Amino acid sequence: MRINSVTLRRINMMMKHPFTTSFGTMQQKDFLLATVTDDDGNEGWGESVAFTAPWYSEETTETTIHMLRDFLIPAVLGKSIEHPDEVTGLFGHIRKNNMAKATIEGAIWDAYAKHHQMTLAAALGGKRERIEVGISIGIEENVEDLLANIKNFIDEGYKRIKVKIKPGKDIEVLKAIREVYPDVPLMADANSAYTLDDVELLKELDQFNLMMIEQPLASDDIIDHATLQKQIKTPICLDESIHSLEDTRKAIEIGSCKIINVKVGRVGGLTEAKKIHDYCAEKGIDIWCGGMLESGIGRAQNVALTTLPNFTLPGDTAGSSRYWEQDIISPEVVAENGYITVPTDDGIGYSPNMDAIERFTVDKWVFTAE
Ligand code: OSB
Ligand code: MG
Repeated sequence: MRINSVTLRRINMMMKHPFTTSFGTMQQKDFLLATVTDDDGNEGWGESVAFTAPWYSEETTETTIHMLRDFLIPAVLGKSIEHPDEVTGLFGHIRKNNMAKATIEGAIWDAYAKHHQMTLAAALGGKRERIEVGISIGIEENVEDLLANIKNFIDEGYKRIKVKIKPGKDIEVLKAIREVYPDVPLMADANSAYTLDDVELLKELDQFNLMMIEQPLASDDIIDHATLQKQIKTPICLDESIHSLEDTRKAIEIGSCKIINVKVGRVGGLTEAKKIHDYCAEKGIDIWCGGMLESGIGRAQNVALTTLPNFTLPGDTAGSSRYWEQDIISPEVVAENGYITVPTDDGIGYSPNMDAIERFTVDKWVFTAE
């Protein structure tokens, strides 16, 4: 398979509802789509999950444009590969910038699956025909609004509820949820809002029987998380701290977490995500697929990845309608009673909706091999 061209589009989409984490609120998605074409005319699609501002990780929409245009696209253009696992090698001389790398790597995986007339899920080795999904709910001004939100999503059938927490919006909020829903599978995501000074407070969260607490401490830490895990019963799940299989191995070896949130963009692509999956399967560590408020392209990749057997816990991949008035794929991703049916068409299995994509495109670059 030879990479003949890459098209990069900057997309602007308004989310249906604002989403608030411990860092702030966002409602506008400003991101990239990459399209690669191979010598047989197959088209593969990838999405960059970096945000406009570097609050979740150091990457931004602008840094991913720079990395793709100046380093990553030149590294793949005109190259012939047998398998997408080789893309990591082509990027061997480029450090980090995982979200930028995953954009092009994901597009190549899609093209590869189409080239071999198989689904992306099958190309990755996944077997599930449907995947179980949960919902991630942002911080709300008042508990009544949050409870109303939770009720809607439970009524829709989502398999577990994740709420964002931060200092001042934690114990009270979780207590209020547990009063109404004593048994619902519940977890909390702090996006690094605490430090070891908060151990006493974090211990109190044990009473809520949470499935896990996600990334309570610093985004670049694995040491303090190990210290914390020894003092709390609630399993720790790492998100921001995990960028690779190596990070995963180290975090597990020193006991920083019992669960891993796998995000394709954060770990640099589907190949690395699959390696983390395989390692955790061997070690008996539960994993689930995280989300970055993706459009349909990134969402479709998450669906495909989640078909691997060790995605033992419901992920954050909700249906398109949770985020968008109109998504950019056809059909949209639909979650029904907490399940998404894995599409059976080749590649990501959903077609890019070109009308919608053109409408949301604010910038576009085309790169062609000689
Ligand atoms: O920490 O998992 C996170 C959204 C944006 C950035 C980080 C996170 C999230 C979510 C929502 O929790 C996941 C989703 O619904 O896509
Ligand atoms: Mg998280």
